[in-house]
Amino acid sequence: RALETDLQAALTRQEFELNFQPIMNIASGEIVGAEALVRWHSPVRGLVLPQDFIPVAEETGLIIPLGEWSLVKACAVAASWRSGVYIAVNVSAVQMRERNFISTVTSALASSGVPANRLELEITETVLMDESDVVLTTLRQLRQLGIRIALDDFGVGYSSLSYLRRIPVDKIKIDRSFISDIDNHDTAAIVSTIIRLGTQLGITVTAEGVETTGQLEFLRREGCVQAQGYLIGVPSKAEAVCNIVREAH
Ligand code: G
Ligand code: G
Ligand code: MN
Ligand code: NA
Repeated sequence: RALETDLQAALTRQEFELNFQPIMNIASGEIVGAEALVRWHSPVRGLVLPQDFIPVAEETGLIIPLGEWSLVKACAVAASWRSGVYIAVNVSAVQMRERNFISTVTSALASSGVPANRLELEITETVLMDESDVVLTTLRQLRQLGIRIALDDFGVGYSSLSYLRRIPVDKIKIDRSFISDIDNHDTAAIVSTIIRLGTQLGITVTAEGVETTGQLEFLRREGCVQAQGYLIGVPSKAEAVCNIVREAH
């Protein structure tokens, strides 16, 4: 059977689930937010990870209803967290180009009662490869509403620096491939330079894929603002993250 056929049915059968991975402020040790990560529990395929179905969802246009579901669900979950904890949602280029995207986002916020400043949208370079003004205009409007924009997988693309010049972003998330290789002298130099770059531009820097206390200590010394990764917390069900964000005063 084609993945596409199953994917279509999966939406109506509610086979998708959101997991949440906590994000920590390095200086205070406090959990300040969580990233929503979609999972597909297929009765025939078992657990399917985003890398295996998001591309198909993008090609078929299914990413539009799936993305809307993610936004609504993520905001509903965030509404139960203590105020101040934000939710980060990944957004694909296809969604960003869709004409109703802004109203999809504002409806998700309105129906959950979550304020715009508690929502962060993570975009990758593929969103920005679209040279048209549509995406730029959308990004500006989102930011005017108070929603933050994070540049995901920073450093592994083709022109991360050129995008930083053109695109209004609030945050960069250093790709986890840099963090896992931080014992390498050259990689460490690149990471500290990205942190300094973010600081000078007034952009929050988050390190992804933090797995060891050694990596965290390096990032703390270098002044990195946020950390995310298995050391801080694995992606887990909404209830589990709820406990974490409630405990952290
Ligand atoms: O969760 P990992 O668990 O495998 O996620 C891998 C990637 O899948 C993430 O980096 C992210 O870019 C993408 N992803 C996860 N959830 C979503 C989602 O709800 N929407 C989109 N567009 N991408 C997602
Ligand atoms: O948005 P994006 O590409 O960044 O999604 C994060 C992905 O990275 C998810 O697939 C998540 O499961 C994975 N991930 C999160 N923390 C870690 C980590 O510490 N180590 C590794 N190897 N993967 C991680
Ligand atoms: Mn992400
Ligand atoms: Na990433």
